[in-house]
Amino acid sequence: MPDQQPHRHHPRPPVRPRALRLGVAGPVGTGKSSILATLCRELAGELDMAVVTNDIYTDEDARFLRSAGVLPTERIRAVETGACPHTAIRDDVSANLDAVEDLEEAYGPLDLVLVESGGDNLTATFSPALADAQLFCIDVAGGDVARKGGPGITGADLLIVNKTDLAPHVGVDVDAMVADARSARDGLPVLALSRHDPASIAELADWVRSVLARRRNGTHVPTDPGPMAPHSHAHHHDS
Ligand SMILES: Nc1nc2c(ncn2[C@@H]2O[C@H](COP(=O)(O)OP(=O)(O)OP(=O)(O)O)[C@@H](O)[C@H]2O)c(=O)[nH]1
Ligand SMILES: [Mg+2]
Repeated sequence: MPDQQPHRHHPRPPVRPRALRLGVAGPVGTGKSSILATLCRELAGELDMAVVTNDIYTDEDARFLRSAGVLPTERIRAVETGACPHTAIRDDVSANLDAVEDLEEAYGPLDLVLVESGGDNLTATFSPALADAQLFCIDVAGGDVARKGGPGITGADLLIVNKTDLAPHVGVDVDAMVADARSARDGLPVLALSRHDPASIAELADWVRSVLARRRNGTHVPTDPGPMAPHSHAHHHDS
């Protein structure tokens, strides 16, 4: 007699989930591309990776990363966003999703796709439709931004206070800046980072590994830091 058991008890073959999409956002020049390069250097030996960059008019970030030699060049794609880089990671993410999906199709299955936001003076954050997790990068030279807050600072999965090696030169107390950042984040993690500090780089790599592990065991929930504050600037858009 055929087995009448409901099929729900049949074990499914393991499905490798699509890559973790990790967004890296933050103000211009705070070290986003350098963080991507660092993560590729640290993790490409153990994870299958690819990179998408967003630049306003050029593919400069992609070219920087290709020339850094941290990943095969064809795994680094540039999305040119036009005048409105925050739109491309927040309101209409289709060009970025296309780039991520193209990379997964061409080189997948991948473990990790890093997406760098366009350089923007505004504190843009990634839509959860594009990024499963996001880190927000500020640097010690940028003034009192940790205290001023904004959705990336308060709500990103990880806040990086970057270039701590420069702190003595710009008269900044890193511990105080990290404490300000922590008090704005309701328990979310803050990492003081410098590319000259291997221990901080190891911590960053471990954080990425832990998000990947949580995503694989189903305990990572993508969260939306929220939209950026209403703003106006030289070009028009609807949001
Ligand atoms: N001293 C120091 N400089 C750093 C560090 N990380 C990055 N930089 C420098 O900061 C500058 C900007 O770094 P990028 O990685 O290009 O910054 P970005 O955020 O990608 O810049 P945009 O994409 O133009 O917004 C470069 O001159 C880097 O060499 C760091 O840990 N310490
Ligand atoms: Mg960059």
